[in-house]
Amino acid sequence: MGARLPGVRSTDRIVAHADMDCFYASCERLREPALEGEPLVVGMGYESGETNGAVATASYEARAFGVESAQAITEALSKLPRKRDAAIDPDLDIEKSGFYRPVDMAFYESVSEEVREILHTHAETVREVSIDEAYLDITEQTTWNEVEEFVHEIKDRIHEEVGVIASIGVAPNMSTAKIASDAEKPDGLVVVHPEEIREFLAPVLIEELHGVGPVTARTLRERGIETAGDLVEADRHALVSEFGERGADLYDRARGKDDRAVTPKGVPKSLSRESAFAEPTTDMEEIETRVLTLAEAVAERATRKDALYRTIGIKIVTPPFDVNTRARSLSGPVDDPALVKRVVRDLLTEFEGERVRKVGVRVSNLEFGAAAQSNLDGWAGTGGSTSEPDEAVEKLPTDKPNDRSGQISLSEFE
Ligand code: TTP
Repeated sequence: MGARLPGVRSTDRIVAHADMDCFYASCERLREPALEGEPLVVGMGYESGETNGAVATASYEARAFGVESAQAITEALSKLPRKRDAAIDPDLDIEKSGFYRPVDMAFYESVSEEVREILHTHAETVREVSIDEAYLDITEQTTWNEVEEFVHEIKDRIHEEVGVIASIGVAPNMSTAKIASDAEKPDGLVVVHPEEIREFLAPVLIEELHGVGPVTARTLRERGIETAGDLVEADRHALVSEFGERGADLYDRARGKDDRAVTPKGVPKSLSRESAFAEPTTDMEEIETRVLTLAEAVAERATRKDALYRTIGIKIVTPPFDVNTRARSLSGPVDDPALVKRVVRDLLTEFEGERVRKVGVRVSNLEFGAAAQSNLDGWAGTGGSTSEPDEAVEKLPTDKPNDRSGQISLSEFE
């Protein structure tokens, strides 16, 4: 997307903020569908004999028992005992117990990458801020009249193709879009039109505002300021003398003023496309046709993005949720749609006779050509570890990388 013309008002921007719901827990449910609808805690330190550790995330069912992120795991276990303990301990109520799973960053990163790819196909300007959060500038892709439908499609694709749920907020700027994505979690979609921004922000508690931590919140409360609406009424000079520049920012953000442009960060590491069959099929002709269509779409996207690829792969999902991936690496990077088709057709032969639920095609090991490079200024690569200071979420140490990566684990309660 080209640079915005000088003098164009920031309210002309359409910014979306996407934030996955209980992300690590949703990832665990992907490979263990039996956990769907169950209270589920992802964290460290709950195995017997361990006492140290904390909750990384809790499913909404587990939150209903009072379990929350960053809580000591011992506290979580006292609120929501482990199902396997409840099954053998007559003092515990099995109905009031839940499932616990360890953190597996490698797996969550792979799911995150699939989500990012979808985001990158819908918006030219994507700013990845963490493993499960990104801003999109969609000004050029849609209009205020159509934005709800536009964002619905992104949500649906993430749900259907990846299997996790994103809450998305849309507003004329980043700070309001972030609040909007949180406003109706889980599975939220909130659009704040430019003329509604003040009304939307008025009841928002100060803690929800960009850059307000517990200390600032306490100070503001002492001054009788509880909501963004109160901040709008506050004296700007007083805020600046108390909090410096941040006070000025607060004053602006509370009235929906935030001129920051969504500067891109994060290049896709791969480009892929997936498609599920209405019913699982063994019809090889049908499967091949679908795979070749996807191959064409992916190769076309790579060409459009001026990307060269060295690895071509397929993904075959057989019921209920067995994910098989096969890939072939080439000796050098190419942009060759015919080759993509030849390779995927060849990789597919191994699955002759299998019942297939879903297929996918992926090109990876990407290199961006000169034309693409010139548009990638500031794309510092992915990884999600360089959040802006004011957006940094204190993540818990994730301990050692989990060695159960990729393994399909059975439910603990058997
Ligand atoms: P968040 O986006 O803060 O929240 P969430 O995914 O738990 O759930 P929701 O947005 O629906 O309320 O965090 C993103 C991921 O970061 C989360 O899935 C786990 C990880 N995380 C930690 O490891 N430790 C923490 O203290 C927090 C807050 C998050």
